[in-house]
Amino acid sequence: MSQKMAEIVAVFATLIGIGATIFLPFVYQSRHLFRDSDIQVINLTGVNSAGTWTEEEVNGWNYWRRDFAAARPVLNVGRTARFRLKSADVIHTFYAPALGVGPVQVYPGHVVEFEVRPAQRGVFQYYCTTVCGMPHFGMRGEIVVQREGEAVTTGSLPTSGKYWLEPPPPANANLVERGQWLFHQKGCFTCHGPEGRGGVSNWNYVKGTVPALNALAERLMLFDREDVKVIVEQMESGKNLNSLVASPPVARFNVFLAQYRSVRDLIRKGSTPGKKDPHGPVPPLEMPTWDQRLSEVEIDAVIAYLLTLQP
Ligand code: HEC
Ligand SMILES: [Cu+2]
Repeated sequence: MSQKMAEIVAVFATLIGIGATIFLPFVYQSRHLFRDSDIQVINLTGVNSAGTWTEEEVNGWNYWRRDFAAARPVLNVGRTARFRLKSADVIHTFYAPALGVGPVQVYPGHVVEFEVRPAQRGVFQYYCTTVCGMPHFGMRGEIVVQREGEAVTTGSLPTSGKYWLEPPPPANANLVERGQWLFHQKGCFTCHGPEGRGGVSNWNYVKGTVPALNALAERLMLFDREDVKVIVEQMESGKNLNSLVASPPVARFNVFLAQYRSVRDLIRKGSTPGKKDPHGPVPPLEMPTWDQRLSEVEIDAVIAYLLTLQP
C-alpha cells in the first residue's frame, strides 16, 4: 500500500471515529425514544364527585360536570402500558388485582406512574378501595386486554352513573319504595347487581361473585309470596316485628325473626368476605358498615324491598 493510500485511510478512519463519537449517543437516544414511543400511555383521573376513574381531562372548570365517562382502557398482550394516575380531589386507591396492579394510593397533586405488560387477554376489573365518598362504590370499571388486531372483548361493567344524585322518593312513598330507592342511591346495586340479582365478580372471594339478594325471602324462611306479603304489610303499618311474637302472623315466625335480626346486624356491621386462596389478598369488594349511613328505619325499608324480590 502506498503511503498516500494509508493517509487517506487514516483520515477516513478518524472522520468515522469523530462521526461515531458525535452521533452514536443520538442514535442510542433515538432508539430509546423509539422504544418509549411503543409504550402506550394511559392517563386516569380519580373523580370523587363523579364516582369514576376517567380518561377525560379534569380541571377546575369542568370538575362539577359530574358526568365523566368511566375509563375502559384497551391494552395489548405483550405491549407495555404506562399508567399515569391523578386525583382531582381526595385520596383514591387504584386496584386491579387480576392484572397484578396495586393497591396504589393516589393523592391529589401527585402523579403516580406504573407500567403493566399484560401476558394474557381478557377483561379485568379495577376498583377504588378507599371509601372516598358517596359515589365511591361506582368507582369501578374494566381494563380490556386484547391481542393486536383482534376485536375487543366485551365485559359486563361499568356500573357508573349518577345514581347518588337522584331526587328522593316522594314523601308519601311506602316502605318498599323507599327501600328500593335506598338500594339504588346508596350503591348497594353496584356490588349486589341491579335488583339484587348478583353476578358481580369479586377477586379471590370464596363464593366468586358478591351474593345475590333477590332470594332473601327464602333465607328468612318465607317460602311463599303470601307469607312475604303478610310480613311486608306488617312492616308497612309501622309495627315492630318483635311485638308480633305473641300472635305470629306466619308459621315459624320465631325462626324468621332470628334470621331477620342476623341480616339486619350484618347490614349494620358489614362483613369481610372470605378468601378463596388464604394466602391471596382480601377480596376488593367488602360489605361496608352501614351503621352511620342508614337509620334503623332505612335498614328495615331496604330489607322490606329485598323481601319483595323474586329470582
Ligand atoms: C362494596 C360492595 C358492597 C356494597 C356497596 C354492598 N354490599 Fe352487601 N355484601 C357485599 C359482600 C362482598 C357481601 C358478602 C360478605 C361475606 O361473604 O361475608 C355482602 C353481603 C350482604 C348481605 C348478606 C347476604 C348473604 O347472602 O349472606 C346482605 C343482606 C347485604 N350485603 C346487603 C347490602 C345492602 C342492603 C347494601 C346497601 C345498603 C349493600 N349490601 C351494599 C358487598 C357489598
Ligand atoms: Cu373510592
